[in-house]
This record gives sequence, C-alpha cells and structure tokens, in this order.
Amino acid sequence: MLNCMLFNYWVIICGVDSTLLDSVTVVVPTLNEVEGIGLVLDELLGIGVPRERILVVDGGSTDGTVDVVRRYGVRVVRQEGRGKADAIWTALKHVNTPYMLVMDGDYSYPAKYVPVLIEEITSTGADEVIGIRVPQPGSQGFVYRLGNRLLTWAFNLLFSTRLHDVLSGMYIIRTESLRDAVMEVGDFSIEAQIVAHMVSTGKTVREVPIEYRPRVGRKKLSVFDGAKIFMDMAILTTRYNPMLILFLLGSLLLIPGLALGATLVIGTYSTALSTT
Ligand SMILES: Nc1nc2c(ncn2[C@@H]2O[C@H](COP(=O)(O)OP(=O)(O)OP(=O)(O)O)[C@@H](O)[C@H]2O)c(=O)[nH]1
Ligand SMILES: [Mg+2]
Repeated sequence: MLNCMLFNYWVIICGVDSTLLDSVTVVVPTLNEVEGIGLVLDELLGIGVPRERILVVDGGSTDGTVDVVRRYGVRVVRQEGRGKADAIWTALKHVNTPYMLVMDGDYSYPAKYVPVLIEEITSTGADEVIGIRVPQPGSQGFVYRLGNRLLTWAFNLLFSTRLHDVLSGMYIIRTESLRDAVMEVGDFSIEAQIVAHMVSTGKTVREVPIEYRPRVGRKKLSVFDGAKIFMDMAILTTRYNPMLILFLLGSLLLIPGLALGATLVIGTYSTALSTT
C-alpha cells in the first residue's frame, strides 16, 4: 500500500504522457450538479485533460447543469433511459477511445487521480482499475461507510474476490472489455455490475487508493439504494456466478434430504426389529 501511495504521488507530481491522456474519455454522469460540475471541469482541464475528451452524460437536470457544461465548451449528451446505470450505457455508445474513466460530477473525486488511474491501467494491462475511496473528514457518514463496507464484503463473498471498494464512483476501464456486457441492473448498481462482468469473464481488476472529498450539492444516493444494490448483487450472482446459486440450493436441499433419508432408515430399521 505504501509503495502504491508513493507511486501515486510520483504520478500526481509528474503527470502522464499527453498521448495517454488522449486515449481516455472522462465520463461524468450528472443529475442536478450545478454547484459541483464547474469545479470538476476546472480541475479536469487544469490537469491537462483535452476538452474533447470529456463527456458529460446528463440525466435531465433542471438546475442549469447542462448550461454550465456548454459554457465550458465540453460535450454533453442527454442520457437514454433513467438512472446512473443508463447514463453509463449511454456513454459507452459515444466513447471511441481505448479507455473510459468514470467520475462523479459532485467534486468528491479529485481530478489529480485521473493520471494515477491511467498510469495503473496502461502499465499493468488491467481491464479495470478502481479508486479505493479514502474518506476525508465529512465526506462519508457512518451509515454510508458501514453500508459500503457491508456491500463490498457481500460482493467479495458472492464473486470470490478480495476487493476493497466495489461501489467507488471513480474507475477506469478498457472500453472493449465492457462492450459485450448486457445491462442487468439499474441505478447505482452499475459499478457492481461492471466489476461482476470483469471478474466473471476472466478480466483483471486492480485498485489504487484515492482521496474522497465531501461532495458539493445534494446527495442522490439514499439508504434505500443501498438495500437495492444488495438485491441487485443477488441478481448479478444468478447471471454471472450461477454455480454459487446451484451450490447454495443444493446445500439447502441437502438438509431436508438427509432428514428424510434418516427417517426412512430409522422407520425401516424399527419395522424390521418389530417383525423379528
Ligand atoms: N446521468 C445521470 N447521472 C446521475 C443520476 N443519478 C445520479 N447521477 C450522478 O451520478 C453521480 C453519483 O451520484 P451521487 O449522488 O454523487 O452518489 P454517490 O456518489 O454514490 O454518493 P455521494 O457522492 O456520497 O453523495 C453524480 O455525479 C450524480 O449527479 C441519473 O439518474 N442520471
Ligand atoms: Mg458522488
């Protein structure tokens, strides 16, 4: 971890080759982020991300978010469907670079980690690199932090992984690795689906620590969404890891099966005893 953090600082200070920055589309999903989106775009442009390599996918903001994006001369498209998951699938149709990096439009993810994620995916040949959120004071309440831990723990159990922050909103993927995925779950479960798709199709997922700042503007994610993500993980297991479901069902049937077998054996044995 220490090595990794030192390497991060090195990349943050030195930056990455501008041709590498050009191979990535930074996708920013937004829904009413008028307070944060300008700050996010300032930071992205400030670290040298080419303007034409930023794509804002808006979910129908009514607060002027789209006007702010247009003022920056940054590409903005209206998403198909509803929810964050549909925004990412919409983005995939517009992305024609080898890599796609996703980050929130609420200023919670510092843009200085964009080069860190790019460096990690290009130097290791991984298919996805997730930014493990290291919460800064005030960025994540106790309930959300606990919920995140529980959901990552559940994911690790269901997909035999050892990841640290499956639901992080900042990650980079090799675009082609996701082209064959079919949308299974919606809204805020998209991150879980992407990772489930990667790990169950033999792709490599890596992680690097990143700072997580308090968001600007109003939170969209609720505790209810956490419960829904958990249900969606179960759905994803049936799709991506059906052997586990069969194993669990088999184990459940084993108990009544053994009980029934034991009853029959005892019944037969006692009948045999009584007739002798
Ligand atoms: N296009 C689109 N973007 C959305 C939608 N819902 C949320 N978003 C954006 O997706 C990003 C993640 O949503 P957040 O509310 O920040 O959820 P979160 O990051 O899990 O939670 P906090 O940042 O801790 O509040 C933000 O940039 C939102 O504006 C949607 O339906 N469509
Ligand atoms: Mg956020």
